[in-house]
Amino acid sequence: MERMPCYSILLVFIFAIIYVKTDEEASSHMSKAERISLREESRQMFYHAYDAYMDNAYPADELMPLSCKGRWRGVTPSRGDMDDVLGNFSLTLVDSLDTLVVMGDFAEFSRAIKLVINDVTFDHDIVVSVFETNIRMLGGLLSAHVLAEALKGDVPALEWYDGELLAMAEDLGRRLLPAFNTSTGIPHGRINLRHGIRGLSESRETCTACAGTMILEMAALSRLSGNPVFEQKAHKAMDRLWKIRHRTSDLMGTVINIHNGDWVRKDSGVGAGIDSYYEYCLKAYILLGDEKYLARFIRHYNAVMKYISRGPIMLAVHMHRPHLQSRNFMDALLAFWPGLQVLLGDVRPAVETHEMLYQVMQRHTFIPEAFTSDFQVHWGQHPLRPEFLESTYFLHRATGDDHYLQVGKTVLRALQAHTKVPCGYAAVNDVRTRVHEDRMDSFVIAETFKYLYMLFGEDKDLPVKLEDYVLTTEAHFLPLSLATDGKNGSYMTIKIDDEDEDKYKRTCPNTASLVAEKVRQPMRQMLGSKAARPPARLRPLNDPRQIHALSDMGISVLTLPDGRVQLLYTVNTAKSAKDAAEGLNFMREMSKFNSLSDTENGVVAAGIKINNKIFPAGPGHFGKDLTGSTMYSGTPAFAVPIDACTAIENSKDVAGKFVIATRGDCTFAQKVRYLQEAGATLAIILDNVKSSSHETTALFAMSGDGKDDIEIPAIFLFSREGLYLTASMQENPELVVTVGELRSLKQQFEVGCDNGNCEPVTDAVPSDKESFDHLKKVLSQIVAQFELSLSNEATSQKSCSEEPKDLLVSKDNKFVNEEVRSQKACTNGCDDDDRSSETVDVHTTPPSTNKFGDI
Ligand code: DMJ
Repeated sequence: MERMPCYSILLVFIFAIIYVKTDEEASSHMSKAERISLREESRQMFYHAYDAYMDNAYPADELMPLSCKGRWRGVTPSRGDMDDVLGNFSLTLVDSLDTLVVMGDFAEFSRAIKLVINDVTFDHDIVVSVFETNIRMLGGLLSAHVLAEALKGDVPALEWYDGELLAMAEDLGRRLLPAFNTSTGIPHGRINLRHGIRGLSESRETCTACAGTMILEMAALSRLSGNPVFEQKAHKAMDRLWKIRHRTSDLMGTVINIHNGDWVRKDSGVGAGIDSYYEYCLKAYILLGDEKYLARFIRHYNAVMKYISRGPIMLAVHMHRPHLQSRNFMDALLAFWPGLQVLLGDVRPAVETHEMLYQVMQRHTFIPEAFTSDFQVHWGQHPLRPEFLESTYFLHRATGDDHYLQVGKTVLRALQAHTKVPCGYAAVNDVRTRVHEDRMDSFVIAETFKYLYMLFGEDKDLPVKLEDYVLTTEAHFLPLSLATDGKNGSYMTIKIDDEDEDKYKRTCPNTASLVAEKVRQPMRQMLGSKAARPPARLRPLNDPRQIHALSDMGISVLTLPDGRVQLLYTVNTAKSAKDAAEGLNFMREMSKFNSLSDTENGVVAAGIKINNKIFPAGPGHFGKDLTGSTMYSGTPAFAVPIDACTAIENSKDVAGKFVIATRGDCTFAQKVRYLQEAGATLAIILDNVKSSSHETTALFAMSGDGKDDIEIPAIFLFSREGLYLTASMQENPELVVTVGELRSLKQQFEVGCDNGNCEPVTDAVPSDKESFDHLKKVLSQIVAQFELSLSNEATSQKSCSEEPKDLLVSKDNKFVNEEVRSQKACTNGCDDDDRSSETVDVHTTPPSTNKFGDI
C-alpha cells in the first residue's frame, strides 16, 4: 500500500506524455490526399510563373509580371545595382532548367535546353555581378548538364544531349576568371562579360558572400571540364577569406577590400552579405570531401552560435567585439540558416529559429526583408524569397513532423492570395500594404516553387536520388560523385585539436530523440505572446559587463533603434540551472517594473488636456520634444484614411489642426510623416487595442525609424482616453485641446482649477512595492556601473599594450567605435590581430557579491 502514491505519479506522468503527443499530432496532421493536392497546386504555381515568363518575356532575363513583358539590361529603365544580375542571357530560363526536372517534365526540359543552346550567348558588353552570375547562370547550366547526362539513358527525350551546356558553362566560367586577378585572390564583385575587369579596376569592395560563394560551381566546372583553373581560383579566394577571419572570435565581417584584404564592414551576422559563405564552407566539404572546409565551418558555426545566436534570434555583432550587437534588426536572408543547421545535424536550434521566423511570417503574412527583434517591420519588401521554404523543407525531412507541411501550406496560401497576378507572381513592395512590384526574380522559379513542390512531394518520386547530390545556394544540383575517391569519408578521420573537439561535441548534440513540437511550444509562448506586448524597458543598459552577467542568466539585452532596451530570456542559454532560476526571477521583477511605470521607465510622459481633464500620453522618439513648459493648443480633426498609412486625402480639412490617426498597419513615424505633409501641427495616434488605458498599461514612447525629418510633435493615446477625446469632439466641434509635458500640464491646470472640478491624473501605483524597491536598488547598481564606466573613458587614451580592461563609452552613451578606438589606442600602429588580442572580451564581474547584489 505504501508504494501506491509513487506508482500513481508514474502513471500520471506517462499519461501526460501520451496526451501531449496525441494532441500535437491531431493539430498538425496532414492527410496524404491534402499533401498531394498541395503538391499539385505547387506544380500549377510553377507553371503559371514559368509559362508567363516564356510566353511574355523570354529571351529576356526576367519577367515583369505587372507590365507582362521582359526586363532587358540597357533597355528597361535601370534599377541601379539590382540590375547587375541581368546579362541579357535569358537568366530566368537557365535558372529554371532543373526545376523542370524536379517536376518530371522532360519534354519541356529538353525543349528548354535546346532554346538555351540556340539563343543564349555571353559575349555582351555588360557588367554583371560575379556572384549572381556564378550561382544562377553557371550553377543553372552545370546542374542542367549533370541532370541531362544522368537521365539521358532512361529518358528518350534527352538522348540527343551531348554536353553542349557544359561547353557553355566553360565559356561563361572563362569570362568570370579575370575577376580573380587581384593581389589577394578575392574576386572583384563585378565583371564585364566581354572585357573582363577593363574599366573596373577602380572597384575595391566586395561582400563576403560574394567572394565566398564560388567554390561549388567553380570546382564542379573544373572537375567536369578537366580544367583545374576554376577550382584553383575559388580555393584561393576561400583560403584568403579564412585567413582574414577574426582570429579570436572566428567571425567574419560583411564587406572586404579586394586589394588588401582589409575589412570594410565589420558587422557579422548570418544574413545579407555573408550568408552563403558559411553555407559554402559546409557544402564544399560535402561536395568535395575536403576536410579543411568542415573544420573551418565548425569554427565559424561555433562562433555564430556563441555570439550571434540569442536563443532563436540571430543578431549581428561586431566581429572584433562580438559581445556587442551591431544591428537591431534581422534580415530575411538569414532564413536559410535553420536549413543549414539541419544539414549539419543540429536540429534543435534549427527548430527554434524556424519557429521564430514563422512567428514573423504569421504576423506580417510574409517575412519582410528586415525586421526588428520585437518583430516589427524594418524594411517591408518581400521579393518572394525561398529561404524560409528551404529551411521548412529540410526541417520536414529531418523531423518527419507534419507541422512543416502546415507551414508550407500557409506560405502557399499567402503566395496565392497576395502575389499571384494574371502574368506570373509579383513581388510585394511592402508587407504592410501588400502593394505589388513589377518584379519576379529568377529565384522564384529556381528555388521558391522548387522547394514548395519538393516539400509536398516525396523525395523518392524525384527523377534522381537526392542523396547523390548537394543543392547549391540557388538550389541547383551538383553530384557528390565529383569528390575525389575516399576524401568525403567520415568526420572521424579529421585531425582537430582538443579545443575544436570540445566545440564540435557542442555543435552536434544528439537530436535523435528530439520531438520538434516540444521545442516549438515554449518558443511559441515566449515569442508569440511576448512579442505582442510592449517590451521591457529600462534606462540605457550598455555596459558589456552587465550584458555578460545577464547573458549568464540566459537573458539577452537588445537595444532597439529608438534607444529602448529589450530583454529576452531563454532558459537553455543560461550558464547553469541556478543561473537560469536567477534569470527567471530577474525577468519577473522586470515585468512588474514594466507594467507599473512610465516616467520610471525613462519615458517623460506627455499629456493632453481635454475639457477639464488631463490624461497621460506617450511621446514620440521623433518630432518636436514635448518636455519642459512649452504647450500646444489646437483643434483636433480626423485624418482620411484614418490609419494615415498613405497620403492624407483630406489635407484641406486638417491643415493647421491636431490630426488624429489610428495605430496599426504602418509605423508611427510613417503616419506622422503623412500627417505633417498634410499640414497637421500635431499628431495624435489612438491605440487600436480595445479598452486600453494608461491606468492598466505602461506608457511608452513611439519608436522612430532612424530618419530625422519629422518636425511636428506627436502623442500616443490609449483607447479609453481616445474615446473620451472623440466623444468630446462630437459634443463640441470647436473643441480645443492642449498638449505638453504631463507634469507641466498638471502644474499649470490642476493648481488653477476649482476644487473638485479637475480630475487629477491617477498615478500608477506599484502593485508590489517591496519588489519594486528591490528592483530600483538593482537598477541603481546597474546605472552606477554604467556611470563608473563613463568616468573611466579618459583611461582609454593609452598605448596598445596598456589598453584598459574597461568598457569604452563615449559621452553620449554610445560605445566608441572600432575605428575611433584603434586610432586612439594604436597611434604607433597595431595590426588587426594585435587589436583583437587586446580587445576586451568583457568578463569582469560586477563588484557586488553576486551578479546583481541582492537578487
Ligand atoms: C538566391 O539567389 C540565393 O539563394 C542566394 O544565395 C541568396 N538569396 C537569393 C534568394 O533570396
